[in-house]
Amino acid sequence: MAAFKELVFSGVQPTGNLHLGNYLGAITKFVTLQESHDCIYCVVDLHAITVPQEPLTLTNNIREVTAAFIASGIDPKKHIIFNQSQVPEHAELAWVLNCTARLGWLNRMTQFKEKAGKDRENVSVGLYAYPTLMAADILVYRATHVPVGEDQKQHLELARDIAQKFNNDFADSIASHGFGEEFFPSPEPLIQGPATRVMSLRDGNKKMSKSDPSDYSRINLTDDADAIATKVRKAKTDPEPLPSEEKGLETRPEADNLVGIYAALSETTKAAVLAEFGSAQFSTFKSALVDLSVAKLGPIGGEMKRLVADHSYIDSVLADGSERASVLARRTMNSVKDVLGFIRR
Ligand code: AQP
Repeated sequence: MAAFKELVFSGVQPTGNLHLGNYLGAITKFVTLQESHDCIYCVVDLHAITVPQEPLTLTNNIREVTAAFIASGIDPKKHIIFNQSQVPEHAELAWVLNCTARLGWLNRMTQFKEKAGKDRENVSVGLYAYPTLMAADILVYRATHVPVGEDQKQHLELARDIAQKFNNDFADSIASHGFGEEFFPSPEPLIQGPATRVMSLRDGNKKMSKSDPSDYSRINLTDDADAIATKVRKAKTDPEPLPSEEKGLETRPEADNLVGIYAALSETTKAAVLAEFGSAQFSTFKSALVDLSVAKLGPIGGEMKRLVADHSYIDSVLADGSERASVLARRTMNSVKDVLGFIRR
């Protein structure tokens, strides 16, 4: 494989109710990776409109995700934070990749099947084409590493297939333009740790999700200490005390989920949590989880609220990030046009 400079890219949709799953599955990884890599973090507003959005709410949600990135510790000066719609090359490359991806590949995407449900004929074409836009988001920067939650694994695999097919389809043109053997890297998913799929607090078999109608199913990043405490105390559990070994969690999805959340928040493993809380009752464990969650999330939620109110600061971060992202994206898009045989200015 050709050598590509390591670069991290990931995105979060501004669809409201940013939750603990988004935080543990994605945003905490973003924060860690900025110590070792150049990183580009995107508020993917073009993805958000694949389902209906109210314009004023969307604007607020774009600011809220941006605030969450900064409040969690991402440095917008050292790295790039921006919103997708300010860099038109995402949509431009997505069209090219729509012509590379095969219908059969997209037909296999489980997220589309889940989100479209029985009303398939009535969902937007954008919802169906979502994964090719996601591939474009990553490949327009030729990013090599993508931290995401477990639910995005299939889309990442598709992005790799699209990159490889583009490299194969245009191999001769890629070589003749001096780009070597591979134009796009095969982006690697980074899905690690004890909370890659945080589950609903009401149902251990369902993903914690922004769109769940029950607010008790998730901990929102902007929840205050009382709300966090109430939600954790009400979280569904079973009557048994906690096991001492991870194997004992296998048939207990709710217990597994809470232990995973505790492990991720305290930056340890499920085994270590069980070594401490094995044979404890849930009442004891939940009290500790409330304290830990409030200590970790309280300051982030407070800072998010402060930042969100400062529109001019947030908008200036996005403008600055978009300018820097545009330079990189334009470079790739110009090369793509050369490879395809388009005439450009
Ligand atoms: N429950 C989760 N556990 C771990 N990671 C998660 N992510 C989402 N939910 C969980 C990860 O968060 C990042 C941003 O997700 P997104 O906002 O782009 O899209 P999403 O996966 O559609 O978010 P939701 O909350 O699940 O929204 P709805 O309700 O619309 O389906 C991604 O890296 C994702 O993996």
